[in-house]
Amino acid sequence: MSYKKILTVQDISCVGQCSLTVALPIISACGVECAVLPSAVLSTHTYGFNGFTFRDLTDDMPKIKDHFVKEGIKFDAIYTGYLGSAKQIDYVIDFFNQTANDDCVKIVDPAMADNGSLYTGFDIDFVKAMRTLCGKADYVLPNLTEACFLTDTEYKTEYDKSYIDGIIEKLIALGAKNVIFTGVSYREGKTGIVVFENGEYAYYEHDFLPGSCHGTGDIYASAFTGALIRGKNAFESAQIAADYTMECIRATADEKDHWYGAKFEPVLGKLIEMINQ
Ligand code: PXL
Repeated sequence: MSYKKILTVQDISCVGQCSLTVALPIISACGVECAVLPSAVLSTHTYGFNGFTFRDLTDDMPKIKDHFVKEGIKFDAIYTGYLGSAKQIDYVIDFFNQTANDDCVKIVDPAMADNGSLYTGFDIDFVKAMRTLCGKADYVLPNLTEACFLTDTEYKTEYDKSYIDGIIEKLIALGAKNVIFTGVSYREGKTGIVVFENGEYAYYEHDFLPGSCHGTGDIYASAFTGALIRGKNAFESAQIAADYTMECIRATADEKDHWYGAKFEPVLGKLIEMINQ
């Protein structure tokens, strides 16, 4: 196996089981070297906590990039998650342009919204910048809310295949090469992932687990990235990430005090088994 190195760019939420505290252990467990570029440090994530601190690291990003360039450090994949501002998106594009190996895979999780609304702190200017970043990605991994914001589409909770296919077409028109569309549900009790790769659609349907947990988008995107960079194809990676995320939700369900994230740690072994199969 050739040894691959990923750069992931997202915040550190000190507490909350999301972003870097999820991406680093999951990608490492997949057997891939994971370099990190923290975009901000928050005391907690922003969903359900009040009064969190926010240390913006935007100004460090170009300096870190310049050092990487000087050292000749390049990556086989760059995976972005939660980013703090439109300015950070410009800097991420500089990393895409200057620190990518020739066949570097660019994976963008436009982590900015869920359940019909933007997360605290984001506005339409951020959404516009995220459209540009998605246009440079090999894989974008939006949920339905994010996909609607990115494509200026009305958010619906009930829809059919033509609604989803129309959104995918608009994401491709932004420039995204492939789309991994999470949380797409065509029947009650089920949900799934639409994988649109090289112009072909595939769908992985699985049970909808009630009792949703926060942070599962980051778990999903990190496991997808790890599997893809370990050589699984996009559909296999989407499937592994979905099965792993469900294991995490099952491990957390019924835990009223654990509302802020999913217990992904005890089931990392199952992810490793799936990756090695
Ligand atoms: O899980 C996405 C995420 C990442 N980072 C921060 C967040 C969120 C979602 O709320 O607030 C800081």
